[in-house]
Amino acid sequence: TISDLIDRLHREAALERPDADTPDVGIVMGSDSDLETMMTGGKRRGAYDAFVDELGFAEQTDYEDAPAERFTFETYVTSAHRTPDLMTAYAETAEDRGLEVIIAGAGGKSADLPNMTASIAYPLPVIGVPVQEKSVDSVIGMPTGAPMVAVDAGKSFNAALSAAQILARQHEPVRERLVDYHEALREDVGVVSRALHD
Ligand code: RP5
Repeated sequence: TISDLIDRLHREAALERPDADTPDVGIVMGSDSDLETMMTGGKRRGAYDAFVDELGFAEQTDYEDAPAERFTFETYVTSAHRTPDLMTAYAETAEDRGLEVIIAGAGGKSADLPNMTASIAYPLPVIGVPVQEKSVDSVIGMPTGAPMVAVDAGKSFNAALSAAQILARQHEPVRERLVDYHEALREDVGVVSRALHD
């Protein structure tokens, strides 16, 4: 139940765990209908593809059982409107649970989850993803003094890269993977460009 999940988050926040064993990035979204955009991104590729395929992160599904890979993300559905208590518990325990950055996605015209998560999790950085085009204004519309960074509609792939950029300030291996990814991207552009001129 939702109450069990909330209790679990608070229990995990109270545990003393080495940084290497806790998830580094939390991905939250307002509905399971956001899952595809947030994780595999439909045509474009999503946060899951960026983390797993490009940056060598693993998904951590059990807080107390860290995968072999050092850098991990976890995924939760925490609706601002249907489960505001779970959204609040997730955001207020995030720092104590060892997260370094949150990616938050929501759709619809009142896409409040990223904004509310950013306000409650402050000063932890939150990257907002408008799941649909019509959610862009809602997600980027934060009042002065309540910051949140955001990517364009549906660009959860970029949100993952931005989250990794934040981690890279403290974790050299993540920095190196980002540099390698960018180099590969340059090569791809070069291949396409050469093909056009051959
Ligand atoms: C938002 O409303 C969710 O983030 C989702 O994108 C949208 C519609 O949700 P469902 O009705 O498909 O669950 O809060």
